Amino acid sequence: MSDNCLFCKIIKGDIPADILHEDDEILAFRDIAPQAPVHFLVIPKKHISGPSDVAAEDEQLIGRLMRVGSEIAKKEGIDHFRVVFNNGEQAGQTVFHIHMHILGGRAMDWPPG
Ligand code: DGP
Repeated sequence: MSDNCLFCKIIKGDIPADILHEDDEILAFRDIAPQAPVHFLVIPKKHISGPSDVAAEDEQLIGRLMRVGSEIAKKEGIDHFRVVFNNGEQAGQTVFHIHMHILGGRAMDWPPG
């Protein structure tokens, strides 16, 4: 846990969120500023700042994000969805606790902006 991290505060329950899934390792909740009809974030409870900071010991955990996120997407009724990890400010990362965006429920353009 990191004291100044917004998502660590959500994990601790200090900041409310619309939680879709919680287990020992992972939390998923709806994005506060949805960019699609379905837009949620899947995060590890372990504080990892971003994709560049994933260590070898985290490989299984990061793989689980994908499995859990896909299961939630199915429950949310989206079988076509986009998965996004932003890494660094210029890539659009604003919260420095690694998070997987899952967006769906509308057609997506490519390339992304
Ligand atoms: P990124 O730009 O990739 O770092 O995405 C951060 C996302 O986090 C952004 O889509 C908005 C979302 N977000 C920021 N603050 C909060 C919050 O307090 N609650 C929730 N649920 N989402 C938040």
